[in-house]
Amino acid sequence: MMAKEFNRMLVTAALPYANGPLHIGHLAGCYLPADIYVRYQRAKGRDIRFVCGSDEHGVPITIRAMKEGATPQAVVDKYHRTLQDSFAGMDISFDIYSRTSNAVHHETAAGIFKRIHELGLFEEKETEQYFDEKAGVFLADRYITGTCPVCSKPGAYGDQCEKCGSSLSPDQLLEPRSTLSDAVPVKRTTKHWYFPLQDYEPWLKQWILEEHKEWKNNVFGQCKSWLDNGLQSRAMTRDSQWGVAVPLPDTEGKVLYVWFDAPIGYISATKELTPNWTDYWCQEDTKLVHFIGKDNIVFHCIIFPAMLKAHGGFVLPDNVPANEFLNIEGEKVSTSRNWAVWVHEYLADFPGGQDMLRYVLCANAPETKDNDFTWKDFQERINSELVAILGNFVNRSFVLMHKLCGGKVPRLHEGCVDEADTLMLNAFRLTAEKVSDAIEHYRFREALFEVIDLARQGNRYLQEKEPWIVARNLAEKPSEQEHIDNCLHVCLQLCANLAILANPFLPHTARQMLHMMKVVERMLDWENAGKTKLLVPGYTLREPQLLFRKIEDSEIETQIRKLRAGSLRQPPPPTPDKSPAPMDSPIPEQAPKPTIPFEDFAKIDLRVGTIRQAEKLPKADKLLRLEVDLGTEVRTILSGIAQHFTPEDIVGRQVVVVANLAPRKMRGVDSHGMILMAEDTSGQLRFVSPDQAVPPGSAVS
Ligand code: B3M
Ligand code: ZN
Repeated sequence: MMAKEFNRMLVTAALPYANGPLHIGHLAGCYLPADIYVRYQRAKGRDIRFVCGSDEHGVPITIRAMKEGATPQAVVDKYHRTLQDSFAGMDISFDIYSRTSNAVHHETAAGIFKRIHELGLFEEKETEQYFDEKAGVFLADRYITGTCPVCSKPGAYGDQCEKCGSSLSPDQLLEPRSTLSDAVPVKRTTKHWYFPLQDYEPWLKQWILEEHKEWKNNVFGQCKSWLDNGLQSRAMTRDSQWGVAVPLPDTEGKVLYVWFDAPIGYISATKELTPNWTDYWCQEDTKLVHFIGKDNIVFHCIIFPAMLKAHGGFVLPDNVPANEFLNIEGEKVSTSRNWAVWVHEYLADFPGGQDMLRYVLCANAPETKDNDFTWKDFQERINSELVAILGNFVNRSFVLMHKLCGGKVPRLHEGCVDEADTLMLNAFRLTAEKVSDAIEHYRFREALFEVIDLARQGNRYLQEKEPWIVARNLAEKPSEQEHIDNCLHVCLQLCANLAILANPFLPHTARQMLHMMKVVERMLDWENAGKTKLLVPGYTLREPQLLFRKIEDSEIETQIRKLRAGSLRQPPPPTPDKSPAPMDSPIPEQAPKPTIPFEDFAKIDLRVGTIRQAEKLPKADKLLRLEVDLGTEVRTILSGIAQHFTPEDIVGRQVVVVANLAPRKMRGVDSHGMILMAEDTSGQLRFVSPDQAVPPGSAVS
C-alpha cells in the first residue's frame, strides 16, 4: 500500500486513572515515547497536537473514594493535580492535560452515545446481575469473588480465576461474595445497552489485519487473537452514580461504561484545546497516533475504532504503538503492594533529574517485551553513558575551546582538513537520518542509542586528535594552531548537532546546551540536524556547565531500601508530598513502650470522626485547626500536620480521634482531642482511617 500523505498530526497518550499517583512504569509505557515522538515532530515543523488528561470515571475511583471516606470528586481532584505535577516535572509537553469529569467531556461523550443510539446500533438487554445490598451497587468483574468452578480454589474474581487462569463470569462463581462489603450478593434485574462488536468484525479484519500489517508485533498479534476468537456484544453502560449519565429517559443511576467515555476524552480534550478541533478529528489527512500500554490494546484498536466507525465522521488511528510492561527490580509493579517507583517521589529525591530518568526509561524501554528497571542499571547508565559519554564530550569540547581557542568558535582551515575531520563531519548527517528513521517508526531506544553513539564517536575523535598535546609544541610550530582550530571547530559543531538530536529525549539538557552556545531555540529545528556550520566562527561561547552528575552508591542504596520498606507496609499509593523528602530517610524508629494492662488501654476513647472544616492557624506553621464531626458533636482539634496536608486535601476525610484527651491550649486555642497519624519512611504523615466509610462517632476498639 502507498504511504498516506498527512498534513497534520494528533497524538494521544492514554488517560491515566485519577485514583493514584504516576509511577515510572506509566512513563515508560506511553508518556515518554509519546513525548519524544511529539517533540521530534514539532522540531520538524509539523502541525501537531498532543492531548491527554485524567480518566476520572470508573469503579476503581468510587472504591478509592469509599476507602478514603471522601467523595469521588475529591479523590479525582486530588490525583488530577498530582498527575499533572508529575507530568510537568518530567517535561511531558502535552498541549492540553484535561479531565473527563469536566462539562465539555460529559457533553461530548453523551452526544456520541446518543447518536449511536439514534442510529439504532445498540442492543438493549435486561439481565439478572449480582447486587450488593449493603454497598448499594451492582457487582461486576473484580468486585465479586468466590470459589472457582474450575479449580475449586477460593478467591476467584468475577472475570477471572488467578489461580488457574480460567476466564469467568460472575454467575459461575460458587459462594459469591462482594469484595466491597463481604455481603452475600442477591440477584437483581437491570437493563443495559450493548454494542454489537461482532457486526464490525469483517471491517476490523480488513482494516487491521490487511491494511495495518505495519503495526508493532505485540499490537498486531493481540488484535489478531481477539479477531480470531470472535467478538461479542459488550455492555456500554453500568449501574453507578459516578460517570457520564446515560443520555436517555428513565435511566437514573446508569452511566456510560468507563471504556466508552474515556477514549472520547481525547476528542473532548482537543475540543477544549482548539476551536479547529474538527480539523484534527474529522479530516482524512490527519495522522492520529495513540500511545498506550499493552493492557489497553483491545480498547484502542478494536472497541474505540468500532464505536467511531458506528458513529461515522471521525478519523481512525494510523498507528497504536503500545509498549509492554516495565518491571521493577525483577518484580511486577504492584500499586497495592506499593512496589513501584513513584514519579513525584523521584522528582523530590532527584531535583532537576528529569532527563536522567527520561534517559534510563527510554534506553531501557519495554518496546518489544517486558523489561526491568533496576536502580543499579539506573546508576550505571547515567554514570557510564550520560556522564562519561555525552556530558564528558560536551564538557571537554568547551573546556578545550576556552583554553586553546580563546573562548571563541575557531574557524575551519580548509587547507588542512584531514580524513578524520571529514569522517566526523559526515557522521552528523548519517546519525540524523538514522535517528529520524527510528523515531518515525517508533523505535525510540534505537534512536537514543544513535545519539549517544555520535557523542561516543566525538570522544574518540578528540582522543585521536589530542589538541592539548598538539598545543605543547605551538611555540616551535605555530602553524599547528590550524589543526587545533579544526578539531575544536568540528567538536563544537558536533555539540550543536547533539543538542538538536538529544532534544526530543533530553529537552532540559538541550536547553542547557543552547545556553552554553548562546544560540536561540530555533537552532533546534530538525532541518538543522546534520548541518556542519551551525555555530559561527569567531562567536564567543559561555563557560561549560556540567550537564549531568554522577549517581553515588549511597543514593541508589537509599532508593532500594525505600522500595523494600514501602512494599512491606503495603500502604495505599502515597499522597503527593509537596515538600521534598530528605535523601536519607530511614524508617522512623520508636523504642517500644512498656506493657500496660488492658484496663489502661480501655480508658482511651477512640472514635472515628469526619473532618468537616480545616484551616491554617495564623502564625503557627505546623498547626491546622480542624472541626471534626464525632456524630454527636463537632469538636475543634488542633493537629500538627500543616506541613503535610493542605486544608482542601483533607476536608471530608475520616480519621481516628482520641476523644477523651484532656483539652490542651495551643496558640491560644483549645484543642479537644487528638488525631492519630502514622509516619512513613520519608517522614511523611499518613492518616489512620477505617478502610470503608463508617458513621462519624463509631467506636474504635
Ligand atoms: N485509564 C486505563 C489505564 O490507565 C485507562 C486508560 C484510558 S485511555 C482512554 O490503564
Ligand atoms: Zn480456578
